[in-house]
Amino acid sequence: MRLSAAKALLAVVVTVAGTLTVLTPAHAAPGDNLAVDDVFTSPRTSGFRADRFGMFIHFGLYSAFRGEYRRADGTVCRDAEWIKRNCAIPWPEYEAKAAQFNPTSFDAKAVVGTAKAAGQKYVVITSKHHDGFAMWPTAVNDWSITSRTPFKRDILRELADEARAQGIKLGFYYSIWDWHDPDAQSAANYDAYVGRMKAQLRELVTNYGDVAVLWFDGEWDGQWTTQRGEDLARYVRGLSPNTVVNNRVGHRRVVDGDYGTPEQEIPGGPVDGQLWESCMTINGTWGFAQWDTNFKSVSTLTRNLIGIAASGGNYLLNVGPDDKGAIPATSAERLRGMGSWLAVNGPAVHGAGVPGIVTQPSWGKVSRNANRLHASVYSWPAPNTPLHLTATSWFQITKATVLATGADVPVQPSGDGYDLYPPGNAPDPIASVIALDIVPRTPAERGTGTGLTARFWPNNTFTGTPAVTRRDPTVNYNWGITGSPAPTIPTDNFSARWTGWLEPRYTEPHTFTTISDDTVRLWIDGKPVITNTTPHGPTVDKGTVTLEAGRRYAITLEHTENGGEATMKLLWTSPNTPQQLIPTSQLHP
Ligand code: H79
Repeated sequence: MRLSAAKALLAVVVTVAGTLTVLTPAHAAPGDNLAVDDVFTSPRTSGFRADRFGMFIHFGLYSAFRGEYRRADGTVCRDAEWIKRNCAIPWPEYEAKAAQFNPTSFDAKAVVGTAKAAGQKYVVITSKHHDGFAMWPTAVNDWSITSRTPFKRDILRELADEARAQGIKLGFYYSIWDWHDPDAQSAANYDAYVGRMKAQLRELVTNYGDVAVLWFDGEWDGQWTTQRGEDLARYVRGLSPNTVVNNRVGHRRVVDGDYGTPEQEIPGGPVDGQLWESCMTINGTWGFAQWDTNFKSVSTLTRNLIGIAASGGNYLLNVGPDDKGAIPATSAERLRGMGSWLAVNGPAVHGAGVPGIVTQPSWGKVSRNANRLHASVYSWPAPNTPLHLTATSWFQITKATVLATGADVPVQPSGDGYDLYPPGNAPDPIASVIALDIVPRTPAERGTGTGLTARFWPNNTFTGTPAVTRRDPTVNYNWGITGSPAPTIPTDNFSARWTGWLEPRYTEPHTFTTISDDTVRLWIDGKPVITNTTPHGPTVDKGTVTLEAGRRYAITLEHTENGGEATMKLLWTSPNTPQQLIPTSQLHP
């Protein structure tokens, strides 16, 4: 959607000393696709999907203020990582603070050790927050920890080395919004700033070993156009193909980046069409604030994590090291508490996801990892009072034990599912986990499909002979503004139709999900399942059909693109099928 003059910028070239230099090597052309894989199943994201729990670290020059700024008139203004802006600290004063920033207690070994003991599998640290201050010796400018402070050490190097040594993944937060770079304040000069941003990102992804995650923020800057977001996404993908990138590289839409970023909130259930990670503070602030003692309890934090994992998300839990670089003692204590719970009950979280075959009960949360369910019980019942599990698909339970004690849990079929009779008292007041070995429905053999027949027209009305006819193994396209289905298809005003046969592996309801821009129609077995023909920006649509394993169903998917961005993806899920692109094996031309 949205026609954009930005297409005219497709080839941005400048003359440097008489030679033509392409400013942004990642610029797309007709035929280019931003969607390189299926984030729900690809090896690139498999670590991210299994990890479930990471440590966010907000540490920067703002930490030196300890959350307070004393004005000339003696009044005090409180804030945290936004203190420069929210307390209107003049730049000379904010910059002068750097001369006193000497966080000698920063101990990467201890930080990574704390994360590991907490059961966290990755750390994401602020390399540069909105104040623009780089926590590494960037060559791009002198607004950095090594140029301006007596401390001089490269925080990112220390953390990267230690993370590698202790076997934990590393990610960098990077703010697009920048209050300090003069060109970032100006529409006319913004591209010069983007050039420096790209140079800094190149440093980050090339100088510190593998970067598992790039966590963009501050994309609400008015200069951050859709075209710039697409461009940056292609740029970092080109430099670091295996890095998982959050959706704030664009505009936090379902088509932006690799995953969604709910902030200070937890979605009520599985999220359609994207991976996701809830980021949250452990108290009330991201950066260190000495006055913020509003710490969440270990129970709240742990149940947050359990619920997030059971909804298929990740939990990125923040700590804010103090002005000396130390993680506040209460934060460390809360993390140790979570780690103690995970040391016993980790399988309910790590590698686990949406249960699918049961609905979430009122007494806790259930997650699934292959043929194991983990029921995290918040309200342990009185003796001989059952916990009921409602099944959405047939399965048997062959064994049920309490993880903490090894005690057997009697199970009886009951109504629409099973009753569990946990013995004795709750072994853990936070959550007691019952591990259930299950035998689910046997799927039909994996199909031998090769994909669908795809036809593309250079008009948005399916008129005339298709310009391109080919086999598409999956329907997984994000052409953005500057890409299109094929070099011979224009980036605007085209239409596409995929036809063939769909071969489900389970007899159960299947929910089809499309992500489309501008219009979409899906038929299964000749019946309309999804119809959204009002031209729209990136949109998720769903429709559910009960299918029989092993049968082949006619499938037709139609898509039109009028202008601006273009996207078309086709996913499915069922009680026994985690959300994913419809795989090639189950599609026949
Ligand atoms: O880094 C942490 C926060 O500093 C940052 N994101 C987390 C991870 C963050 N803080 N606030 N926000 C994100 C949301 C900010 C929204 C607003 Fe605005 C910015 C409200 C007012 C200024 C955007 C720009 C809406 C109006 C102007």
